[in-house]
Amino acid sequence: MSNAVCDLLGIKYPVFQGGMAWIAEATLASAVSNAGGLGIIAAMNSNGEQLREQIKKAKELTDKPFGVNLMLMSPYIKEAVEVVCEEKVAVVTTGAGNPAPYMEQLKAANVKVIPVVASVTLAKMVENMGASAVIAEGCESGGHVGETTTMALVPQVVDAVSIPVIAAGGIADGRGMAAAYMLGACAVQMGTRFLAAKECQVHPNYKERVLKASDRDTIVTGKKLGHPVRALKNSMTREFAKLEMNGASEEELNKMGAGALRLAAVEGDVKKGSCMCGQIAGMITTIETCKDIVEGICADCKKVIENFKF
Ligand code: TUI
Repeated sequence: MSNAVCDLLGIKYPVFQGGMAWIAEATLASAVSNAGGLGIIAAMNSNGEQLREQIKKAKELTDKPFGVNLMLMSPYIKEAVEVVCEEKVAVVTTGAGNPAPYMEQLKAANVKVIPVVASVTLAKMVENMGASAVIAEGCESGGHVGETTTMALVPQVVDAVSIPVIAAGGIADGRGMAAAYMLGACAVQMGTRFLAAKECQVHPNYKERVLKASDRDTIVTGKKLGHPVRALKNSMTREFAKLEMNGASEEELNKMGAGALRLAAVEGDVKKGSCMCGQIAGMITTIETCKDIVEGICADCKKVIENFKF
């Protein structure tokens, strides 16, 4: 299944693991990389030294390439960029903003940059800044979301840029991967599917909620704050949505959102915390190893395409 993205990164399968904040750490990332995909450590929750520790741990656990996701709204973003350059991480993905301020520094350190974009405009901008590829993420995804669906976003980004496009948002099996190929993407990124991986260290309560979710169990809140977030419906998100609708102040909303992801992912409080998760969670019902997930999705994708009849 090797292609332009595999050649660019030296990976066997064109499958990225999403850089999920508070969740994607060295154990998960190295398991995905060992399986032949691209494992990604989320820098979001760590300061420089904590991130360096995770990178060093991943280097011990795998000799395959892995990446780091830089959440551009992170208070530690500058430290994270420095550490990634010093540790000579092969590839960085960026999210929740425009990576322009860090492009030169990363490229000078030979770090490939693959930004996550939610629009054609940003896709074109990052291509002009020297991005190696781009991840077009539709609003079916979990966490911070844009406004356009994967189905509409991916082909428009593919038409607008000449660098490889990786599709994300709402993809969790071979059918989704085949669909992404049909839209012109040459790889996929999955977050929610890897949330349910055996090697994923997220709190078991969170994993359980993902496995039990059905198709309509997620909600987007935080539009008023300028950073809409998709998470599983629970008492926190319902209360948040109600406050938002009733014109609560930004201060009040920010107070409610602060620390909510950590509360769910680390402490396991899935009622008061934020279980960020994509719409595809309804389809995920079993815990599997990263190896089975990566190999399974590629084999199924091949079958779907080979067996297709008009
Ligand atoms: O970044 C993500 N997903 C995330 S980040 C995150 S941590 C967080 N926690 C609480 C509140 C907010 C964030 C949880 N999930 N995905 C990548 C992504 N990036 N999706 C959408 C975008 C995006 C959106 C707008 C990228 C750029 C953009 O516009 C930037 C610009 O200036 O044009």
